[in-house]
Amino acid sequence: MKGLIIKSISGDYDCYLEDGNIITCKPLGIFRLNKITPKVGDYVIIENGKIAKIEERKNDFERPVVANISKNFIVTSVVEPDLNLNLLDRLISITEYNDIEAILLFTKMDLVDKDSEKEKNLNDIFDYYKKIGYKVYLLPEIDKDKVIDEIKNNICVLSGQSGVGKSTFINAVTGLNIKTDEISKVLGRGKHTTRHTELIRINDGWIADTPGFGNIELKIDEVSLSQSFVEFFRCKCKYNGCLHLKEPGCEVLNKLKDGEILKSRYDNYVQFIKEIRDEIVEYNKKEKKPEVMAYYKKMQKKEKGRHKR
Ligand SMILES: Nc1nc2c(ncn2[C@@H]2O[C@H](COP(=O)(O)OP(=O)(O)O)[C@@H](O)[C@H]2O)c(=O)[nH]1
Ligand SMILES: [Mg+2]
Ligand SMILES: [Zn+2]
Repeated sequence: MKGLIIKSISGDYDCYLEDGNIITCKPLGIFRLNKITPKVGDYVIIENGKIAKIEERKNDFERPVVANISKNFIVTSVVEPDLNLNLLDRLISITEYNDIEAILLFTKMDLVDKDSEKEKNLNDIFDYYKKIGYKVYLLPEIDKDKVIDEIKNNICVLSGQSGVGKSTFINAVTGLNIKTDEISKVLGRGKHTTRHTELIRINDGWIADTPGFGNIELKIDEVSLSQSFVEFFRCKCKYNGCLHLKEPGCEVLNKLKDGEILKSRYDNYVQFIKEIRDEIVEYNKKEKKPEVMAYYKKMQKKEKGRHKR
């Protein structure tokens, strides 16, 4: 029998079967021996009521912990909490790096005055992200149906800061009643109300709400980072492997000067590069835990390989 894991709670997995039924099963003991843990989003083969095989994963996301994601809806509120383009660009990079489609949802548009300066500035930002190739949808109402259409036949996740309206969106679409955060609590102490990850069926597809978070570490090498800024990657700089910092003949810097590249995008990029470099300095001081060191070793190797090409 084939199934899709839609929920996992302390070693029990809810599997959605092809006939639409859901059964709860445990994996065979062999998985634990091989240190393999099934996760939400895994396509599995079930034999005698146990998970016997996990199909190869298309991708393996960390935040949220869901496999085989095809679309990441990155949720950003335009007010309360304030528009956070740094987190947005960070999440876009991580999503691109994992070969997942990033779709941008901007929430709380109902709280922005029509024809205000604020609305105009927001529209300029939306237009920029559209121009570089991202789908931009506005919530709560304007593009709700388009988002629902996007979910069809896909495994999707909602990601973004606490309080931006992820649970609210799912509730509005499903009629479910996932607990939502009161904004005062969110801004105060960062209380998270969505605790486990679960795929919810919408329009013949799947979507996962995720626990909110404040920030997220970029576990990317700098070359991959530069490639994950899609509009920078398309620029024809003088030097191969240009990181768009101070290099002569850098088209990104030229476009920035001409106002063709959004300044916040570029500033966030430079900040991320700095973050990655600081991490590597830490790594070189060998103060990091062994697993972190192994991770950066792998990264550096990968980077060297890229430079050879
Ligand atoms: N006005 C308005 N409020 C919203 C919108 N989306 C969410 N909220 C409110 O923002 C708060 C946080 O929403 P929640 O869904 O818990 O955010 P989450 O942490 O991302 O799941 C709640 O009080 C919601 O009622 C929206 O589009 N417009
Ligand atoms: Mg929530
Ligand atoms: Zn460049």
